Amino acid sequence: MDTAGKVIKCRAAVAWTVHQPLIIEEVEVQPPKAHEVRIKIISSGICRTDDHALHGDMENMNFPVILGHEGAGVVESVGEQVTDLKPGDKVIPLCIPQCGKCSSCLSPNTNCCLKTHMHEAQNVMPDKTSRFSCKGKVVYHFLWTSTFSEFTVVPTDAVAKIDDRAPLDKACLFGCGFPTGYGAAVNTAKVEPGSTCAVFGLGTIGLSTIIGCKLCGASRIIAIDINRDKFEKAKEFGATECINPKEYSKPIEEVIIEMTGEGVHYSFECIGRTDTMKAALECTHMGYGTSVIIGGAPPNAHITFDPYLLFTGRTWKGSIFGGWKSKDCVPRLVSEYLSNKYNLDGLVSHTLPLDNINEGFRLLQSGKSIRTILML
Ligand code: PAD
Ligand code: ZN
Ligand code: ZN
Repeated sequence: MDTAGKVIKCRAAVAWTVHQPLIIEEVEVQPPKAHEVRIKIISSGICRTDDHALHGDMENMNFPVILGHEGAGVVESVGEQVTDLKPGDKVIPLCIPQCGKCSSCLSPNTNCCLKTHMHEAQNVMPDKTSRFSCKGKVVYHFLWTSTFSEFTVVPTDAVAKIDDRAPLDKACLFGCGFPTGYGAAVNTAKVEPGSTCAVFGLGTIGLSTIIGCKLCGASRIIAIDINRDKFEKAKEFGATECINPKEYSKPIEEVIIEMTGEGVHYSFECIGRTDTMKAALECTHMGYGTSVIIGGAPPNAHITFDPYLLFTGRTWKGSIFGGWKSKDCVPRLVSEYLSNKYNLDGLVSHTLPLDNINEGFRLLQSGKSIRTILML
């Protein structure tokens, strides 16, 4: 059946309003316009960022919306002037685009393209209209990806073509979770062999950060979480010690400084809380420690801290999508995965059909899952 150029009716999880469970609806998906492609989504992970968005903890949100930003699929059709993608290509939609033209894309020092949602809202396509509708109402896009739909439309600046051999049931991990944590260690912190690391928060992001620290040759990787159930996985991926802040009477940064003598070389905040961001900075070595913020803080959150923490030589950085220039680097990461550089099986704790998406969100909220992958 040739669907190119036609409106497709398919199933999608629609978030009609904030805080409410998602509803599986039949939606209409318009054909892609110029510089856009329509993708048949095969799998999509549920990331904490989707949960933040559902609960209004994200800037630039419009409802109703189709969430989801960690997907993998196949190009169904392409709009005019699309030259680098064709129907049948295996692809990953990119929640951080790479337009290749803006000042960030032209700089070797950042991957934060000026077309990302922090700079310009991505609730609609670049022509300011939506490709989704349901029951006569406009439904908005999310991060230009909207992967909780059997079909989605994405601007080509936000699509990476991956190896034909990639397994599409797992490749969705390359849309957010794995590159984000792994790149924070490899690109942003540039962890050195023999160094000590502290990783705060052991979800997909924290575990992927541990994978990066280990591959860089860190000698000690201290994993921190208030949920003990996360420790076994953290050790499997390379944590050398696991600690629970609830089991100590003193602040966790003091515990880490005592464990290491002078603090760690590198720390990573993979939770999204300002108190743990501060603790992560404070537990690093006063002269050469580097702390990386990966967790997304709530909108309008602020931190106060003693400027002497930086005065003595510490570095405080942030990392979005692991510092990877997305369109260029995601295909490379997938190829490395296919050559067995990383084993990511442990990141996937549950696989569910799209119909059970609300159960997937509940598993995340209750701390019982790492990644739940939805099969569409
Ligand atoms: P997750 O919820 O699966 O993992 C967070 C972990 O932190 C859980 O294991 C919690 O038990 C643990 N935790 C919660 N509170 C505390 C605390 N006070 N002290 C210690 N541990 C605690 O989330 P995730 O791994 O999917 O995402 C983590 C963060 O990263 C989240 O804020 C998300 O929005 C952000 C993110 N950032 C980017 C980026 O590009 N920078 C990309 C994707 C996700
Ligand atoms: Zn994410
Ligand atoms: Zn750009």
